[in-house]
Amino acid sequence: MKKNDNKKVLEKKNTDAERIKKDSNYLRGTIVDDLKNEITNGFTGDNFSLIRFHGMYQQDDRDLRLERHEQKLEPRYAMMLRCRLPGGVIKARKWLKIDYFASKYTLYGTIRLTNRQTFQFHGILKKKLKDVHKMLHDIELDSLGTANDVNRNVLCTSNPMESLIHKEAYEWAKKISEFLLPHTKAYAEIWLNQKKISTTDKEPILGETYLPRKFKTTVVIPPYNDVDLYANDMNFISIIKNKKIIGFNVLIGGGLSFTHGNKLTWPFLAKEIGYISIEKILFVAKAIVTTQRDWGNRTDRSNAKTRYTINNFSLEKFKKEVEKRANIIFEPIRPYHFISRGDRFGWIKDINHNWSLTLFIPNGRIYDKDNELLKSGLSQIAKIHNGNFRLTSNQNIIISEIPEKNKDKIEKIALSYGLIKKVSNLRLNSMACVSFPTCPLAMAEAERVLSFFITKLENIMLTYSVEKETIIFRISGCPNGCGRSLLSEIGLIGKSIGRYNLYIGGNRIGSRIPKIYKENITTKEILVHLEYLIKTWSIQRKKEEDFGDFIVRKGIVKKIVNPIYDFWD
Ligand code: SRM
Ligand code: SF4
Repeated sequence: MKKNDNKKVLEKKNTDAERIKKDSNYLRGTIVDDLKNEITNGFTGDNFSLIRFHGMYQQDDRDLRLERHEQKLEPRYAMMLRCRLPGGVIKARKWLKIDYFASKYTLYGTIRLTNRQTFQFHGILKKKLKDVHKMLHDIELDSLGTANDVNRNVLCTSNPMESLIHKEAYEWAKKISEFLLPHTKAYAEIWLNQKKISTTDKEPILGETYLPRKFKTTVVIPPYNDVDLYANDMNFISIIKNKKIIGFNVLIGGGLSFTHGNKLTWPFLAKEIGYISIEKILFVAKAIVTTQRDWGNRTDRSNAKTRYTINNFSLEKFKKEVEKRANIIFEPIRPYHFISRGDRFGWIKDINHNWSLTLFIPNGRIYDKDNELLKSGLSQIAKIHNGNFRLTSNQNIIISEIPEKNKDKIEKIALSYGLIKKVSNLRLNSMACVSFPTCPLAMAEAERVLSFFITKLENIMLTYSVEKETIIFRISGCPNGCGRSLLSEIGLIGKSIGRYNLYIGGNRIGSRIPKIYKENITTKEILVHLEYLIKTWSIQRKKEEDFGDFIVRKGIVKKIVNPIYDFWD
């Protein structure tokens, strides 16, 4: 594909999203007026987009859309709120307030762990929004900058208490999150009734019109790639010497979304630009973010993420600009390698001889239903636990810093509320995005069909005696790819209700994008194809060969080397 003509890009008109940010007076808009407006449960005009910078999305229940339309009612507007929780760590005691809010004040009564180490409430009515922000503020949390064109929740390899290195990496994740946060006082004024201190805030890093598009950051500790770093804009891989982090390999430009049929959009794996010593991390973070801020495309949102900026200018030019802005020279990349992406379920001892327990939460959805009382179980644990809850990038939860004397007690609660269950490796490593009914962009089901697909695949794997193996299986309800299907061994991406594109051939550590195998097929067809592929793998694979590696070795799909060319071929 030809590189974009940057001059042409500059001559084009900026998108309306840019106008909204510019006119917003540092993200204030007229949100305050909308909060007083009782005629609608929604936000109007620019505020619909501006509330996202404050961590909220306006949604309506898509299961109810038609019915409400027929009854000539307004769609059932309610907000989704995404908390900011760098590295996913929260005191267990604070969890109780979150649990209470979900039960009392949300339409669904659930808490949803996301694959970026935080949680979302779905279904908060406009009139309850100030209450949720007050509750978060009371427990020293906020939702600032968890959505829209800013640096999102910063990820860090899970279970920081396992070693001093984890603790250090987690501290960096927190620092980066604070450092790159919007400075506007709009959040405090609007949601926490804090007095207007000035009318013109300064945004020294993000600028008056913030970033051209969303931006994602990770801090990683090899050999675990549980954060799926290759999907992120800016990544710091810890390099360790004498049990301390001495610096980071820096990788930039990852992202997974594309648009069906638009070959100018493609997923991309973050690329190495060099090694930096530890004290340079914030300078480099600022230089990368401001380069993307100034060079990113503001005339076309589908070409605005860091990977497109890199493609529009070249990786070398981007790197040189970062060196100039940070006043550094990148050193050659230091050796590192990854062995897995999954969470390490069960009990692990930490540096202080306490314990942590990693629990599998199907789809990250915390709720009470029939005999699955995950929400009550977690709140029972939170009542007696003085340590932390740690949310993982695989939508699971770690109960950490459990003293030896409480180990049995916590295990008993976890068992009795269904938080510990015998589950196949396939299920443990599966993932789906939220999709229906709350996601306005969903084209096909994801979260609500994941278990169905897993059960079918478990049976297929049992038939061919590979039931103890795992395959990374993920579903996304549309090509935005939130379920990170484009880093799976088998990935489904929604096309329309009941129909998906089937991608195969990613690898276990998440450094290879899978390739399309069949387009726009039904659930029934997917299962027929997967049965054939799993059977072939079970018979013809080399000893311990992973499914994705087998698919590529056998040439069942072409290996994606450069996704800009190979993804659409
Ligand atoms: Fe996402 C938009 C849910 C991780 C790429 N994502 C959305 C929205 C907010 C829909 C919307 O814009 O109205 C979804 C809300 C659904 C709901 O009802 O909750 C949504 N994304 C999610 C979550 C909750 C999926 C999950 O099941 O865990 C994840 C929240 C993460 C967080 O806590 O911040 C989530 N989204 C991702 C990821 C995976 C990741 O970051 O590791 C991706 C792919 C990586 C990437 O960014 O390329 C992802 N989401 C998108 C995109 C495509 C962005 C792009 O580059 O084009 C959109 C649409 C957009 O931004 O325009 C999107
Ligand atoms: Fe919604 Fe699509 Fe993201 Fe799934 S992948 S949560 S359907 S935007």
